[in-house]
Amino acid sequence: MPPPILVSAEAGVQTVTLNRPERLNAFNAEMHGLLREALERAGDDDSVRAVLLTGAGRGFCAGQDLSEREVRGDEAIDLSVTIETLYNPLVRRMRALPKPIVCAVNGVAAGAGANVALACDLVLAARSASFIQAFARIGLVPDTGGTWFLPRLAGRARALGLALLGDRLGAEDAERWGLIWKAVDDDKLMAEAGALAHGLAQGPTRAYGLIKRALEASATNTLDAQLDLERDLQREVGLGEDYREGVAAFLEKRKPAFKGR
Ligand code: LHQ
Repeated sequence: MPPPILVSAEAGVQTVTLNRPERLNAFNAEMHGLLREALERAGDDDSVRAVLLTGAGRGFCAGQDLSEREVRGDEAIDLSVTIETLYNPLVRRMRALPKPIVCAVNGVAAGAGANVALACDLVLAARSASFIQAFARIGLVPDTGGTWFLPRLAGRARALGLALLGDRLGAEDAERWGLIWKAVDDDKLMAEAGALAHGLAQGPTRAYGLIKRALEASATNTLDAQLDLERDLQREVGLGEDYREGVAAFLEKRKPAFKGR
């Protein structure tokens, strides 16, 4: 069997491909383990300055592999264990990664697969791709951060519509609704997402990490607390090499050569 996650690195971009195309890249435990390792490596390796996440085949990710365990019998299954040990750590790891994650949604993103995409930092989707909060269709509640992401990105009315109805939302509507950054032509998806990731990998990586941290903190901070945080982060990043390089390049009217420090 081919590995359920493919990882490659080039010019500062670590590309991670969900690779169970025959199941629309649905998650099983092995895939979770390898994805965790890939994200840990991306965090630890200074040469990695951006991550590109995508799926192999015609789908992005169909969420939890529903055939991984038998649910037909009488025995009750405690789903919280899977969520606590696999999905929640994944979302936390993605949001805490101090490097940008670009997502190239190449096809359908359903259930936890949709919310893994929404947990990324810049989401591009092929025009033919779609997002489905499939949970209620099988009697579940959105997880993997869905109930947090959806109202913040799209507002309560649209969040409830998506979660209650489980309807398919096309990539162009997802862009219009503010769920994703951009819908792009299918045949241009990987080139555009790759260019975006490679551009970010040439950027001020420390600043990017702190931008992620600041936006994350804004979810619970008051404006007052956020102003204090911005001051502290600006102090930190202003002491770094990239800020000096950025200003020097501006004054010398040239492109900055950021080192990510
Ligand atoms: C699949 C799956 C799949 C297995 C397609 N599993 N095989 C967290 C914690 C614990 C427990 C539960 O859940 C969670 C979080 C979750 O993610 S819950 C939500 C789980 N996901 C879903 O409910 C989505 C299920 N899939 C679908 O509704 C459809 O496959 C979609 C709408 C995504 C795509 O439809 P189609 O384009 O028509 O493709 P298909 O249905 O024909 O799928 C292709 C193959 O992939 C097929 O296998 P087959 O052998 O018949 O070719 C599917 O059985 C398989 N597949 N999703 N999640």
